[in-house]
Amino acid sequence: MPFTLYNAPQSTCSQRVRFVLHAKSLPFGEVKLNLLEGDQLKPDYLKLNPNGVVPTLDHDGAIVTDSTVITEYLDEVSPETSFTPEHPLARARMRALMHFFDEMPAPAVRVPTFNLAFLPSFQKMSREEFIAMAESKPLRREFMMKMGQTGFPQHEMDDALGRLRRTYERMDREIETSGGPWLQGKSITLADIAVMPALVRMDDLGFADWQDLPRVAAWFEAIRAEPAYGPTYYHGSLLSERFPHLREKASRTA
Ligand SMILES: N[C@@H](CCC(=O)N[C@@H](CS)C(=O)NCC(=O)O)C(=O)O
Repeated sequence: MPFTLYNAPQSTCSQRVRFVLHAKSLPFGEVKLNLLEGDQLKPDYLKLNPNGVVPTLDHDGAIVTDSTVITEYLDEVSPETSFTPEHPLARARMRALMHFFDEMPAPAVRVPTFNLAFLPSFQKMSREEFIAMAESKPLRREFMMKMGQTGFPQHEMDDALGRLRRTYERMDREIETSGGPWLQGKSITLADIAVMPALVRMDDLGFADWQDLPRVAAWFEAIRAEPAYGPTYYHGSLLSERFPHLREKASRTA
């Protein structure tokens, strides 16, 4: 098996890559990291991914990091089932959308995720343990310190939800312009796969704020109906399946 994916079940970035591997029917081995236990910060893993985050792809011993980069890499080395448009302009637009998704929803989704799902674990730590854990993160030190052990304040939650709402509106315009059902028209591309985990996460947390955008609602149903979706989101991949207190929230807001 030439591919090994270092990843975590509930990690949104990992879910992008798992979806592409399954959609391409590429067999892969998995190393599952426990992010709350700090597996991503152990010296052996940092040698593979100095950012101390998942996912990391090992392709026959060659290491590729960063989820959007990995999905493009997989599309290049295994082009039989392609998620990249042929025309250079369409490719450029796909990449621009992927940059937008990395800039807007990907960071925004972390605020409700950390406040609602992970904060209780951080609150069990002493102040010293929390600071040591935050300082050990190459990429997310400042983010963790900003959140602290009391969580992000309401205005940060509101800002994040606003950025997510603008993402759904942008998706709606893209689908309208392309004629849908996907962001760039008739074929699903890496851009659809890049934004998928953000919507799945928000739905899981009980904040599916796109019901008044029927094109986005149809897009969401379409991506969930893709054959690669089920194996990507195996049981335990949703936060509500791992943290029981979230199930109560999701049912309250449904
Ligand atoms: N830009 C990176 C971001 C990766 C990332 O933030 N991964 C998160 C999970 S989705 C992580 O590993 N977090 C571990 C931590 O914060 O310590 C990518 O897309 O691969």
